[in-house]
Amino acid sequence: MSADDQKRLAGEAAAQHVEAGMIVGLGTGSTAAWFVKALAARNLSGLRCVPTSEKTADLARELGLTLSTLEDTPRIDLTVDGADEIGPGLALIKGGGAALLREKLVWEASARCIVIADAAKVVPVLGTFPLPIEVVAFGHKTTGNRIADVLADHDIAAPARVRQADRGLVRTDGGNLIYDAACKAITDPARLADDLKLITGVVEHGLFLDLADLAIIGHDDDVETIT
Ligand code: ABF
Repeated sequence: MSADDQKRLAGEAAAQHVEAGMIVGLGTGSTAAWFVKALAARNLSGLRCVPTSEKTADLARELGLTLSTLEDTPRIDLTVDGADEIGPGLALIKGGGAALLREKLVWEASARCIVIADAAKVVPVLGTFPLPIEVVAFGHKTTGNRIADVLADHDIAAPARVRQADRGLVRTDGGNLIYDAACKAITDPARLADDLKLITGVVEHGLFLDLADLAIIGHDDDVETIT
């Protein structure tokens, strides 16, 4: 079974947690896309969905789901979203899809959050996946240097590199930039999270701590639930 098959199993299992009439946060990425497709197929009445990216909004609209916004529905019943890494205590690294700010805002507005992933996303220590950090464009190189200083204080000799695409710098839906820090291992995620947020110019980071209530992991023959 491929990783994509595992993502599909996890997304379909998560869709069973949604009830008619719910306000649902829709995550971003290929795993979350499987959830959105499975949710639309359930054809539940009265759903209102808050997307975490324009890409997810387009998919949900195309599938006929009713969209809402955080402004119109500031309290969400359930959010389902993917992740780049799932560590001990359901500590997550997210943001590979450059949607981490809207994702975290939607997660923090949710009564319950379920993270869905293929089996390879579960790791013993966070950090193999480069940590995405969202920064404002103005003075971003200075901010990038200050991020590197904070990482060094955490004994992380990681370069923090601004994310590029073919057309130049990657911009988030909010117009900000993403720096990726190849941390290798993050031994104290909570302290690093706090220190990163103190840097002027850092908008948010991809450490999602104490936010996931449940993880649904796709394996080759079934799904595993981790709480
Ligand atoms: C999104 O899910 C991002 O934060 C994260 O990078 C991505 C995982 O992507 P995929 O599901 O495609 O592996 O929430």
